[in-house]
Amino acid sequence: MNDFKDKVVYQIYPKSFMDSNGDGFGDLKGVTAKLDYLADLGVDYLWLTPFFSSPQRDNGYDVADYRAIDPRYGTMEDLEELIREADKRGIGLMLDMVFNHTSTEHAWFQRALAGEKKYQDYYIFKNGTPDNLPTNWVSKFGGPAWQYVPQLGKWYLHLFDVTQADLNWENPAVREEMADILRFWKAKGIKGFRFDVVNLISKPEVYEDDFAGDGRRFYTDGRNVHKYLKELVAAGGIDGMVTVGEMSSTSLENCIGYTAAGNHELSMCFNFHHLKVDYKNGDKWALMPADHLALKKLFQTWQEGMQAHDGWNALFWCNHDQPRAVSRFGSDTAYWKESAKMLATAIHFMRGTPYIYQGEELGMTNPHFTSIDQYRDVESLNYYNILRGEGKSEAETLDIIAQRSRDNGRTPMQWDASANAGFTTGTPWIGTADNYQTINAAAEMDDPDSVRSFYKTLVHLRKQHKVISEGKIEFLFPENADLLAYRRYGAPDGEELLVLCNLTAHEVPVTLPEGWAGTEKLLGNYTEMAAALRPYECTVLKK
Ligand code: TEU
Repeated sequence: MNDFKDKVVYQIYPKSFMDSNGDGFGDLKGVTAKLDYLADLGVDYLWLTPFFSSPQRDNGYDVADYRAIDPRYGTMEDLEELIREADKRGIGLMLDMVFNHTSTEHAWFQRALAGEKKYQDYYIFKNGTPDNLPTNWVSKFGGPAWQYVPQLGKWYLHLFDVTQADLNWENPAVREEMADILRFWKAKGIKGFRFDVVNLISKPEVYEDDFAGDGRRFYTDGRNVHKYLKELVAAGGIDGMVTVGEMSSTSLENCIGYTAAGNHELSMCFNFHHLKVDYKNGDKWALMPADHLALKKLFQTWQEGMQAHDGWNALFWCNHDQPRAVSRFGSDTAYWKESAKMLATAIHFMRGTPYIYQGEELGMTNPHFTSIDQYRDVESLNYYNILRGEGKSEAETLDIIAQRSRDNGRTPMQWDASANAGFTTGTPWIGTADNYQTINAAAEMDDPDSVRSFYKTLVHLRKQHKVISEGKIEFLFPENADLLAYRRYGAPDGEELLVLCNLTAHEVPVTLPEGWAGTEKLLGNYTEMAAALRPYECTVLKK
């Protein structure tokens, strides 16, 4: 199970990656057309977010048929071609398994609605009356987590959108369905899987009101989750494949359990604690500048904690649910290039497997939308109404959404300076960021100083220096809020690295730890040396 440690995963949101047929909507043929670009970057796996049959209420995270390709994305032949062509380039595909819930358009839910007891047991239905919710739990997308079905006299649970009904994992038939879906895709030549919010699958025995929170403490890392994961991995025949679980509001202890070698659960997991350091009082919709000390502490706790117990982290800043890291933790104006490179360095040298989200390697920024009409995401649209309903002004609401919307990460991939950034010849389903004329793949490909060239170097360094993939990690200067610093050591060849990242736009003085003065510089984002770290400077020293 060691073969994912020196690998790099590239995440593709197919809807926004490349449109091959001019309908404004990215597709599988578009991904195939860009494989040479991805092979050149040097990545090992592509994680594709869901392209299965779906009403697209949550852009494919509402699956109506786990074995069918949504025609908007192409056909099964297109996928088979993508698998073959990727394989020729030494790239494996990872599919996104949304097993916590299905679309309410899934045949199972439809049969449940039609009164079939068997399929009602696939979901979480509770008898009741329309005025009496089973619990006061809140949906992750806003509003109550229950929906009433008058013709059944029952409520069903939806932790996400009302069209995403939670599955009942207590039912062995559901668990067997899920394992069978994995076997189906494995037989097609899929090399790995990402599991959507998989730590939410095990619900409590008793459903009760949460008077201290939104209900998550009752179902997060639930009582049977480790048992169900082990069973899924064994029955699905995927032990030894590369797998990553998306863990919502999880704990270090549970993530050790999910990923420790020998547990036969997952290769690694995503946790989101480091991406909440700019949430005021933990509220995503309350703005606050990033707390660098909290960020550093979280990295240290998770890195050293996973190391101590043989767990494994997925390393990431960006995905399709997050604003662009350069706009959020760096600078998308004066120090755009410096901060994009520094942020990449900060995580690529940590202990774990790095994920690059499409366009991150170009330094893509938030689009800075100014009108609610520009947004598409169900969560953003819901929260626009919620925030306005709370009495916030239009301007304040739009400012919050512009900084926090998931659509920030979903604008079209910036391929070149032509119309729509070269993403489509038609009308894109969502607008592009205005800066695509300067920030784009064509402009960056042959520029040795570009953000993309820097990412390419990072991917290659991981293959050349065992200390990056196998070494130990130790954090330095924990009290210094401005400076993220750590040492990698303990590789078989004795090589050591010192990583220094200035998280701020001002100069940060640094005294090198003993034994590091005069060592070789492996990588950095400023050419000449200086006494202090300049704005967003990163330096990696080697001995
Ligand atoms: O996301 C899970 C999730 O809870 C968050 O990332 C969510 O977007 C955020 O907390 C809201 O503030 C996964 C998928 O990545 C996301 O795209 C889906 O919408 C969600 O599950 C439901 O399937």
